[in-house]
Amino acid sequence: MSDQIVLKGISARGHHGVLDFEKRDGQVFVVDVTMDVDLAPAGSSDDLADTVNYAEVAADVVALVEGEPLELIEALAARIADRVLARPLVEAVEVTVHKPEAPVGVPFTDVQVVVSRERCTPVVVALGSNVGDSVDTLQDAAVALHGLLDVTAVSRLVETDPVGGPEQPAYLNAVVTGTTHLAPSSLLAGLHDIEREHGRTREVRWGPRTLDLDLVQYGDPVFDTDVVMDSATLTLPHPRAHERAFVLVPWLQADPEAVLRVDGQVRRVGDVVAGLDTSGVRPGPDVDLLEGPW
Ligand code: PH2
Ligand code: MG
Ligand code: MG
Repeated sequence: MSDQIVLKGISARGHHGVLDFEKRDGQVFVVDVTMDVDLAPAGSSDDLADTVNYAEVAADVVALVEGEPLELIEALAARIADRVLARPLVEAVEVTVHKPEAPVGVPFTDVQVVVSRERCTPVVVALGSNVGDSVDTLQDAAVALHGLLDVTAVSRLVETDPVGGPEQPAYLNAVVTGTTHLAPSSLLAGLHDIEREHGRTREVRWGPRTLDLDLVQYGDPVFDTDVVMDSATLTLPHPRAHERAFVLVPWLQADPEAVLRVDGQVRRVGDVVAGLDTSGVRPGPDVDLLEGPW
């Protein structure tokens, strides 16, 4: 993905600097922001909601330039980068802060600092399969997930009674946790690609499938950085994860400290599992989905 939104030459007065007169009198700062954003959704929908509103970004930049005085333009650039990355669709950002009136002591035209930051968001992916050689498929899928995530933990396999849908064979389920630099929509697109590579078709809702990869959680509810959204293509956190033992049991096994947002409240996955009927979840085949360490 190489789509970008580039915003150049945002200019505002601020009071950043090491010297007293800089703090007192202020001066002009000029900021350039380059954001990596998947523009395909907005390119086809023509809807502002599917992209990053550069006017909002510009307003954030001005607020930070005009806000709390800092000693260093490095610190200003880093704060701007963090603020821009807080927008869920931004995958990476480069921020340049220019200080053309800096007290340099010799004639000069401009001084700049450039910082680059990449998103690094914890995510939880649930895997399921009940058609074909499910062990093989889930092992392949776990390997393919390395293209989308830095994998932190992989659960054991569980064999689970099907929940919902038509009569169908038992599933093998597992959960992979990790961190990603991808925005939610890009990660979802990557998960769908892996599903397709394994012959997944979407016919019957909750029907049998060669491979199902569900994005359960994006971000960290403990720090209130988890994305909560309900669009036509993606609902976060996964709307049914909290009632599905076939997701929560392997998730807890992969991450005993896991937490999940349920109806707005942050709950320990262990506590949620304790309130569920887990009789349909059994240990699955004793294979490692992935040999660690990663
Ligand atoms: N997935 C479904 C519907 N029902 N049941 C089990 N046991 N495991 C699944 O992964 C599963 C299901 C829809 O994604
Ligand atoms: Mg599913
Ligand atoms: Mg799915």
